Amino acid sequence: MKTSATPTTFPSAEIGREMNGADCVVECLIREGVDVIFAYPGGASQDLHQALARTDKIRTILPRHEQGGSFAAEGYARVTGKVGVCMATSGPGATNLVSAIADAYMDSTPLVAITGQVKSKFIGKSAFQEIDFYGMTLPVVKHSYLVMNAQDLPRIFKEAFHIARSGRPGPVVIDIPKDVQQAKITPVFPATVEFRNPYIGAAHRATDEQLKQILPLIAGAKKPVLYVGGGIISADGHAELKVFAEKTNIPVATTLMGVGAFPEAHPLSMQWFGMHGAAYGNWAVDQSDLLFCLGARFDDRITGDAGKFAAGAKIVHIDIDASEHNKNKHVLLPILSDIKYALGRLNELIAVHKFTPPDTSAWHAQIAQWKKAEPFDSSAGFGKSPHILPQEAVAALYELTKGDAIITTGVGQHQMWAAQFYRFNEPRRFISSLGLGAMGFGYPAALGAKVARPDKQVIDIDGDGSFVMNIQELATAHIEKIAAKAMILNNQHLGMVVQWEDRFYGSVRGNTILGDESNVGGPENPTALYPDFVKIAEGFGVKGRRVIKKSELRSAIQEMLDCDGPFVLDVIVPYTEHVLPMIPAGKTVKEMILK
Ligand SMILES: Cc1ncc(C[n+]2csc(CCOP(=O)(O)OP(=O)(O)O)c2C)c(N)n1
Ligand SMILES: [Mg+2]
Repeated sequence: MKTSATPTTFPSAEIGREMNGADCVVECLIREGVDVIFAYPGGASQDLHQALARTDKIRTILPRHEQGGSFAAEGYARVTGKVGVCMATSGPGATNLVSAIADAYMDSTPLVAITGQVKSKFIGKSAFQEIDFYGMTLPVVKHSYLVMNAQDLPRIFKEAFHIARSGRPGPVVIDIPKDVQQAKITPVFPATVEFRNPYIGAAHRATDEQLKQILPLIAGAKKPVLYVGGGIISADGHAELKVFAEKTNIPVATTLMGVGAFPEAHPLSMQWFGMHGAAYGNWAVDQSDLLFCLGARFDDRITGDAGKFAAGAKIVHIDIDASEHNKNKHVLLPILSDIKYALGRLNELIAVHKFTPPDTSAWHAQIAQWKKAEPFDSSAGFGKSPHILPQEAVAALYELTKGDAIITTGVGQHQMWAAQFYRFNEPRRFISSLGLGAMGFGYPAALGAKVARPDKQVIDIDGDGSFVMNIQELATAHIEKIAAKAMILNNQHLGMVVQWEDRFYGSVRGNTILGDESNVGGPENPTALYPDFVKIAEGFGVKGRRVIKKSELRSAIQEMLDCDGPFVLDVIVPYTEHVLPMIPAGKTVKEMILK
């Protein structure tokens, strides 16, 4: 397609040389600081790959499945805070991106997903590999574009990256027909973006009037709690949070998205709360008289029965997304603000007004007593089992890595144990699919994380069910030399579903056994273990080891850590363990199962 449109004029812009649309896309990516893209080619995105082949400024990583590539882009984004970029061809390539786009939407991850589209003259004609990807992804994107004029590419890419990373981050889809990629243009690169909708570009900041209402609330509270979500991490507000918590002497409970936003080793930390979170965190939130919800969204896995959640508390909710205010829970004081700014300004107001927190020693004593009575990660039971317990494997990994690894996970029991038994003192260290809960996230996310942080140990603590869902990414790890490790807590079952079967469905197994149902493998029946993950890894050229004996657990983990390439450690554990504590879905803290 030859575009006749004259270049758009911008207040401050740079006119490029003549190039085709695909080269223009690559130029836009370079200008946005993109250094890696996870991209799988096809007819409708081939020109884009040809353009990528013409640059040495961007590393193009070929995943073995578009879902793997897009989860990897998310892993990269979650670890760096930068926008992750993935790309796929039209039709089946694009549909394979949907899970990651939905995941990025649910977990507020900055992601730009580029898709090739059939030639524009075929759009709407049910052409080969034509899918209305713009329409299909509408409910799970922050924004999306179908580019019909190559001249629009620079503006669209500038906007897309801005939207993906600003405010509450999220996914943006850019669908580019093949003829737009091939069109010859003289691009005009805008230096900045302007949105006709002022809300999009606005930097929301709490006013002093709003913030000044907070200090008297703290002064009057006897049982205050900070409920901290992933918004603190997105906003890079963890340093301000620490100062605020210490200056006000308020205990902190995070969500799973917020893990690492506040150091878990800090005396004020109550780790994370919710369905499988610390009992004391749940009790404290339940009993609180003042609850600060910071960058979180009253998810049902946090609240249980929202009507009875923190029923006696005055609630302050600071969030960058106005649509979260009063959505799941009515609050006393909703404040629309960048959370880093709000906390920083609150800290200044505290200093200016020489604010001293009230005496809440009775509350702190109560929490200390709860912590003693019901420790979160009690290791007391490990010795009792002749077999390696899954919790024990995570605790050993924590010890042997000195708490310094980046951990990704699949979805299931292992995910909860990873969060319970590994301690996180820094943000962007616990990377997991939380809102969507997408099995198969762990290993590709670890690849993306390791590409971003080659200096760190990156370990996917995975389930045997979840790992299989993107097992083909072992090939990507081997070929691209990405030393991401997987430690599989192999219980031969879809353990989390089994747990619900045991608790709520009379232990009837409804397709939750992953091997031969008549000969179930496990530590007591090792010959029936299925599949053989070590052999599969070897087939992909990746080292692996299976460990069954408790006495060999630590040396096996050490071997994995010492390996300078990718590694699969298959840890055989019994399937009989349950993740506790547990607040059954839709119930309250009073119904929490502890034993
Ligand atoms: C893509 C996808 N399909 C189904 C589920 C439902 N689901 C949640 S946890 C789980 C079991 C996961 O098994 P595994 O990965 O072995 O972990 P485990 O619970 O055994 O540790 C299932 C099937 C899901 N979360 N994601
Ligand atoms: Mg399992």
